[in-house]
Amino acid sequence: MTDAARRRAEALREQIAHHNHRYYVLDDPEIDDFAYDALLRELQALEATHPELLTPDSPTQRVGAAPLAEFGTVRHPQPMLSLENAFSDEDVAAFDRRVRERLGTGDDIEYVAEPKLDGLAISVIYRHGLLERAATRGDGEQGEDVTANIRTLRSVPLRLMGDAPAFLEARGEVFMPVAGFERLNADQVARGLKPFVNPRNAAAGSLRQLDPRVTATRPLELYFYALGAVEGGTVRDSHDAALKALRDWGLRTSPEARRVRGSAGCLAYYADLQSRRAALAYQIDGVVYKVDDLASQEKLGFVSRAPRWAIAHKFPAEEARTRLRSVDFQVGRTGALTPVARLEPVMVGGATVGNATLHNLDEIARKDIRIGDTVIVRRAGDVIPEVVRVDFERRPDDTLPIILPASCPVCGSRVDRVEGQAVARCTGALRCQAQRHEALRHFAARRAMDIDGLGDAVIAQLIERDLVQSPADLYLLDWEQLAQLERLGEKSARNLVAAIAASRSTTLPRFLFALGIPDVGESTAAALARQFGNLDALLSADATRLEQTPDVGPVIAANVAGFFADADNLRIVAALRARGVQWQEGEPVAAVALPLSGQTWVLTGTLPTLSRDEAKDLLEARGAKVAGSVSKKTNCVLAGEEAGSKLAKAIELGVPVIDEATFRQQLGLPAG
Ligand code: D41
Repeated sequence: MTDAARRRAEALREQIAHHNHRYYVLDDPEIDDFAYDALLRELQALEATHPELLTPDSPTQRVGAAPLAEFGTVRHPQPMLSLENAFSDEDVAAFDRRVRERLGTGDDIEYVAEPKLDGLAISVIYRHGLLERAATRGDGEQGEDVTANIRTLRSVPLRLMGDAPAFLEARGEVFMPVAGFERLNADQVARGLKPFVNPRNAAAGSLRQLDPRVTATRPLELYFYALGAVEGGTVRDSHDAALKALRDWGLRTSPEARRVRGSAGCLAYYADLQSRRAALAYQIDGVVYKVDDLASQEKLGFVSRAPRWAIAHKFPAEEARTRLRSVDFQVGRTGALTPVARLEPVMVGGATVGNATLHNLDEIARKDIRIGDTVIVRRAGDVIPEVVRVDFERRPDDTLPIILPASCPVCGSRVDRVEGQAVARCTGALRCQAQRHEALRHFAARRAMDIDGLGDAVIAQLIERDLVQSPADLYLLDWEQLAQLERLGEKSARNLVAAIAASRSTTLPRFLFALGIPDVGESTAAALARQFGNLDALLSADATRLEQTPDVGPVIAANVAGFFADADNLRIVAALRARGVQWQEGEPVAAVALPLSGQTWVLTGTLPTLSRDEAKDLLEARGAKVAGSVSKKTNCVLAGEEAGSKLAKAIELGVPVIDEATFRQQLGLPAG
């Protein structure tokens, strides 16, 4: 009996894999959905009664894995390269010329051209024909392990066909076709969730689900476009042959990939695809050209992580003409007021656009934009659409100026615009609900305090009910309070409290980033944490000390100093610590990181080009102290015209004296 069952299960698995391939890879099904489901159900029933028959590559096991707590990080067997961009025919001609020069040939080069899918690059590893691991591109060296999610894509075989190599790494792009994207968004809206901005974001969000059951419901697709590391198989001699090999193993490649000749062939392909762009089932943002011959690819090699043998030829941004109905000002995390154009809805590059950014007041003035104007809006890739210019020939007589409100449209606080700056800011800080919302969202973000479950809907209600005045108040919430919120059951409320509690143990860089100090991103937060080692050292640092941090200039230094000089901010920081937020404190980096640290310098006289303050800043940024008088302890005197008693004293004491030219040389600055 078990023998018969085993044979039947094997036969079913083979049939299902075959029909999957016909349907998802070849797009040419032999049986209807009903017959396919019958096969799948029969196999499920067999495996249920004979669990010993279950295999990891069984088509019933696509959604096998339990939800993850977080994605693991994995290193790619070979770095995943990035692509250089071309924006014009000339760029493509120049690329082709460089290729021919490096290969030392005047002949036309054979290229493979294919659409550049607007999705996410992925690496999938098959060992002995079985899907072993899938990872996002990440930084090219390391990505996130998304195996459980990739397994849910029906177009990705769990077992390869034919004579697959012992080890195969295939690279491709995961994307969401437009129709699936629209269905998903309709569903999101129906469930009271935020729709995705575009198919690319929807694909990224779907792939980054910790629960593969969610990913399984998302219409994701994958086209493979290259081989990565391969062991134990025949070597292919062209990209075209590699694509064919991928297809022979049952992996889907773009049906649009073609061999073309020379830059003329590339441009003809580009024009053809551009004309068919809107009719494609998925979004593309250009065309990729790759030198077909693999020996030539090897000869060409790569520069700084991008191959010399491939280039992405981007489609131009798409533009449309429409009328500017009105302008609203949106308040961001740091209070910045961003003018948003409310437009008569118009189709731009396959999407309806009703809102576009006007950037800031200077841009509005520069472009002379008025309400009632006919404007040109541009949409490029997945960036927010923008108003690029006014069609002045169509300017009516009754346009109105765009005026910065004197008070914040959200909280009514005074709006400040610093002289000479483009940005106007609401002065309400966290009293402003818009700023508070954005501050909380930023605080909870994955790369900040990483509070899972604190989404926009919850934040909005916490603010509306005045349960949270600042991020520190999150740590006072209990689950009963949260369970009162709409659409938050007891279970989610308990989970959220647990997530907030778990965020208490963090790191200093994350904490600093989470505070949302203007212009302090992740890397600056990390640099500050390294430089000062602990929070108290940072809190007591003035702008000059802050500027000694690598990559911290006067603007950021002033922002940080200003942030920690504010009594409200200090109260919040104190409350966060009092409520249990903690991290490992360390020692500041060794002072040797600064070439002049520990030295005392004296300035005297008038320098030819540097002002006294500039020279002082340069010295202090390198760790030197600048003193007012010369002593035995002075390391060096920087002297200019009309230097008086300080110069005399230095000579008397034998302290080195240098002029500006030498100073510039020593510091590696350009000559004045
Ligand atoms: O469709 C794409 N987005 C695409 C991306 C493609 N068709 N081909 C690609 N080829 C490469 C090389 C030449 C490096 C193998 C790529 C990418 N790379 C790529 N995607 C993201 C970063 C690089």
